[in-house]
Amino acid sequence: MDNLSIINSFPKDFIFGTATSSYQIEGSNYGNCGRSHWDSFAKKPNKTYRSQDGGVACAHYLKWNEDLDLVKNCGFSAYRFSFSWPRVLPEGKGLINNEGLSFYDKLLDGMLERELKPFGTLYHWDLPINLAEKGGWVNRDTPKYFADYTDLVMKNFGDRLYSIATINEPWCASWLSYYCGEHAPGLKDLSAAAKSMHFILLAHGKALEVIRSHNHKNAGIVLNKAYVTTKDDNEQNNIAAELYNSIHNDWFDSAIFNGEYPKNVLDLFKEHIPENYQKDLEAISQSIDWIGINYYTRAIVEHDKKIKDINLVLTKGPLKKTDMGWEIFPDGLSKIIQSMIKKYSLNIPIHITENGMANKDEIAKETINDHERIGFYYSHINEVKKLLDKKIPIKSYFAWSLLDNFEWAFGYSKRFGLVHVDFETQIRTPKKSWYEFQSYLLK
Ligand code: IFM
Repeated sequence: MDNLSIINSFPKDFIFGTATSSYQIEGSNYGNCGRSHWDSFAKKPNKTYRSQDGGVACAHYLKWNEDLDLVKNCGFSAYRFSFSWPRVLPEGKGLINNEGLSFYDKLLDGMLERELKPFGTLYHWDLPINLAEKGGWVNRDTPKYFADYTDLVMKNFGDRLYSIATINEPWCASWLSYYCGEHAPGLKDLSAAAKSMHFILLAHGKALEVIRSHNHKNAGIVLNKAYVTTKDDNEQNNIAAELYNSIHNDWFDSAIFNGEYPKNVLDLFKEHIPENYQKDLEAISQSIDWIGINYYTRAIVEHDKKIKDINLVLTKGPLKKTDMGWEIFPDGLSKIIQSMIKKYSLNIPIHITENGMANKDEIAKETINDHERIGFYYSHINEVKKLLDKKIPIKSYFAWSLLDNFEWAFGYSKRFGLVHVDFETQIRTPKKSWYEFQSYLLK
């Protein structure tokens, strides 16, 4: 059936939405926004594609009205977006940028006027530069400042948010950024990685306390999941895959749901883990109202003793790939959710907060026929349907992304949008995938 008619077999109260994030679309040059570590990272040589940054991005700061119309007119009932910490607190703490507050004020009212449920996220990676210069997520003070920022957001916007997520993809904000060096701040340092893996979770815990003090009852965290497999049944490959799975998945799940860290990762981190980390696990494992899952692909792991500290690498699989080089493996979505439920006896609502693909889209006669993307969405939404049929409490599905946008280290070279953006003119052109969603969501 490779079309999206499957949407019509979903329960009436199931939420279909689309997602974006602040740094990827807003344009950090507008509205007296403070600098984040992504602005400075992009300025260093060879960190992002052609040294591109999010200074202008999709100019969403100026075009938010048009963009909300694109969400609404496609038939979605929810919009997932993130607040930019430096936009409201340019120095990370203290001085408030009222222009930033008024931007989110208008954006939220715009969502509510259009009857779009606002799914807010507090942190989608734009760490204020001031705090980054003091160590960022390696500094125990950063979670405290994050709690103060959370308080500001909740005070001003909490009552308009349908749901609030603390951190988007803590694995990316810590391991990928402090160990792999692929994201800001670009470190390749096991000790920094160990600290950031803990402090990003502590920030989640501290923010939750603040959210509860504002009486908000729909709070969660968004985790990016990889379905981890081993290259073959070789014993060393199995051990490597186990370690990779613990770093990518269990570190976060186990801290949040069980209040403990996996032993194999603690062994790897040894003395690098922050002092008294055990005490923080109580805040980290407070109950949440829902869990968000971002899913894109699987990870195939192989032992490799040449790789420092972890002795493993990811290998290329045989399946068809997206423009990111990521294998298309819809089965993985069901597998990871079912395995989380089993391992952690989960019984809270699940939101699929991101899923989508980068594609080499081409405009021909003013239309963009991204049939590959339609196939991708179909195959993953089909997995969600199978899970619902098994009575797994999935409440929503968000397509990543509304717009082509700043894809971090890949700059503007990768297109994930349902809507094409011409980055010279800022003209938006809905792709065939947008029309495909529309034809079933507006039925
Ligand atoms: O663009 C990113 C997003 O910021 C976080 N999740 C994965 C997406 C695609 O790489």
